[in-house]
Amino acid sequence: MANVIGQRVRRKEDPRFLKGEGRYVDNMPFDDALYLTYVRSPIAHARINSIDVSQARALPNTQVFTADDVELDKQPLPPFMGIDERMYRPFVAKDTVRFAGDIVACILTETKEAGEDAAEMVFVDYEQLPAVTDPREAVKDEVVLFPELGTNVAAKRPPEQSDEDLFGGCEAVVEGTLVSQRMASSALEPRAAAASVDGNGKLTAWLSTQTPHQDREGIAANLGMEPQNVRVVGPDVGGGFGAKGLKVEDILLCWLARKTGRTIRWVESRSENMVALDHGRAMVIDFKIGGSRDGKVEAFRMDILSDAGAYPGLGSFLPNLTGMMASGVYKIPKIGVAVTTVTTNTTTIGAFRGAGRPEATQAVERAMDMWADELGMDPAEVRRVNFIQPDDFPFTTASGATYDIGDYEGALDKVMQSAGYDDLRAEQQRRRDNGDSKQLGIGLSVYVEITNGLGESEFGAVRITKDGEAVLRTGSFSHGQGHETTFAMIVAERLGMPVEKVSVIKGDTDEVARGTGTYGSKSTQIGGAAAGQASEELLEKARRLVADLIEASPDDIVLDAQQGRFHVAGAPQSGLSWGELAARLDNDGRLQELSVETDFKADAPSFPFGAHLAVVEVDTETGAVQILRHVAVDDAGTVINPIVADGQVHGGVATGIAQALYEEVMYSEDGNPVTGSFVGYAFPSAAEIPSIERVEMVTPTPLNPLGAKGIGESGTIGATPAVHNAVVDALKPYGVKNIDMPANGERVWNAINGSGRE
Ligand code: MCN
Repeated sequence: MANVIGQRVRRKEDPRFLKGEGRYVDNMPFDDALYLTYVRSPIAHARINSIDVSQARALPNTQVFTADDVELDKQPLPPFMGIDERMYRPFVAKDTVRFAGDIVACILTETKEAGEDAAEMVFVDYEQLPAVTDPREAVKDEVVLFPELGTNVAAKRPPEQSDEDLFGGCEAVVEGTLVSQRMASSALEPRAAAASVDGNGKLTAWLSTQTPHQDREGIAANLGMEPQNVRVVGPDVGGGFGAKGLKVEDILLCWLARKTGRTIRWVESRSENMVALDHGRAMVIDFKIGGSRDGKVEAFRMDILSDAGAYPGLGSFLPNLTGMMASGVYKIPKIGVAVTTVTTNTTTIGAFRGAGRPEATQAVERAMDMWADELGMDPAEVRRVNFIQPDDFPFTTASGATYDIGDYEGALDKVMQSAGYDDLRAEQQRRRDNGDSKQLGIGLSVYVEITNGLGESEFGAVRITKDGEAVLRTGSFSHGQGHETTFAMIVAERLGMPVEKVSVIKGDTDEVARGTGTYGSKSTQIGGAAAGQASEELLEKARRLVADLIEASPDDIVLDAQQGRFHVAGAPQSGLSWGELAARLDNDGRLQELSVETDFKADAPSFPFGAHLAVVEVDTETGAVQILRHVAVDDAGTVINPIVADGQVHGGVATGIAQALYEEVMYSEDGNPVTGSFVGYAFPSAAEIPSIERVEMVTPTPLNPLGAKGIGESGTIGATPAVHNAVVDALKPYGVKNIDMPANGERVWNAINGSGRE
């Protein structure tokens, strides 16, 4: 079929999900599997004096493994993170636990319930140690998690320029702090894993993951196996939001499957997920912005203090992305970034939707509003004075990113026009003048983010079946994003087939030769591009084969993309459809000739951008904040499927709003999780999220033939600062200059009442 790209094609996978026919790890039928239960420390920081598992072991059909029994050492990290290996996480804690959730024992039982009962019979003699949960405390090194290192600092990047170098000539300078609070990824499906070993010693692991091929490598490396002896299958996955991927729980499970020769399965409860799966964000950013009084910003500085949690992992790398994106959408001549990453007695920090980039946007967009306030300018005007202009691209910022293409002022214009900015400001003024108890806040954010940040390549293979249908194998992985539809659309358009005739295989390392999986909103621009490239190469092959079969010159063969039929140009009567071509080749035992494998490599990352405008109403008597409108321009270049893109933005904006107003993972002073379930964690429901107004903007990237950039995280990145700025804006008459996120009712009420006016 021609012109499929850009059509609002309904998601092919949805009927399966809606009818409860999704196949998740937890509903896979494994006969005779043992259930794995992890016994976790309830204490944030303690020495383990002893573990008594004798009563648990005495239970029928119960096996118990402690650190002494598990023949795995520590999980090494990629060397680029530069973490001292003494900080690596042990699979099972032996002498010390460093967060409430650290694994102290693994239990195998015939039923899940028996595992939970046995866990109660594991007696650990903990000698409690002082805990530190706030990175601002941890950096003082008064309570140290790894005494042999003498410091909690896991990574440090000192400032490159002095304050004098940066702000020396500035007429005005404003300082502030942005706390990007700790968030839980909260996918609908918590983690789940199963593994078994066949008669030849080959291990198969079924994982609720985002990265099956990378997981295969990780399992093989940790278990000392050859990757070809490991198969990872990622079945349907109910969301990951950046946090899912190979973790200690999965590796332990695989080790236990090999050790016992039995199929082992594990599924996390929500409360286990809340304490055991990596959290995201957790940065404190002190910023300074300076320039001339006409609004022009000349220098910007960010001192990032990032919380790595108990065992530094990917979270220690993410501040580098934050630093790289410090310039935002602005042409700032001088930028300074310093990073300090510290360990705390909390759950490890990893990726969460946006992973390092939202924090940069949150800081620079808050800084821009404070800068506008200092100069008495409108927040939109001050942004206009500083935008990188459309003819500046490709543009390299002072913080070291090279943006491919953009029109930031265009995005701001669109969002302001669509929202009716002037009318909103007039209404705001009216309420202020009247001393209305419900004040209006208008918040802007203009953002740029980075997708396919590591500039990776991706695998794609297309083959034609004997019925003339197409099968795409992709190294990308879809854990909710809808690749079964969008990738099929890319293939269908090129091959002139209906979308229903293209099926997509992903996530099984025995079925798909290689792959990198999905994170950093990179799938469409590399995995989708690989699918397109493979389809085009296949089309060329098909044209030559048709030419051969109907005795014509390959140069004369054209594809009628509406009909899915090849014929000689100008002579449609003689030709072959995909079905006829496939049947002819199949008859001759040559069907495999209708297949192509390829890899697509982008030259560089792409930089989606956009502008968001939030309108909030703050009840000044109660502090309650309600979002009245959220208008979003998110430019992802060429959009493959607008329904899917809308869904991505809606979900993304909801996550962004959640950070601005509701969610925060919290610990008591001694490190007890106080938001260990959805009872305490303020995960918003649909009732709190407004109807999101999307405004179209399309600036294709030159970096791939599709012209597509990522959209999976854009909504999150754009939304948070718009909503955050809106709440502060509403409180301007009360002299409030800042309010930390989540700007919930309690914080707003305190801010209003602390200002001395009611
Ligand atoms: N798309 C499109 N046109 C574009 C770009 C994307 O139609 N120009 C479509 C894609 O084909 C795909 C979806 O939008 O179906 C998202 O594509 P893309 O931006 O390429 O991102 P990825 O597929 O790589 O998804 C990853 C991204 C990330 S990093 C997180 S976190 C995230 C997200 O997507 N987690 C999600 N969206 C999620 N959506 C769901 N339902 N669940 C998650 O866990």
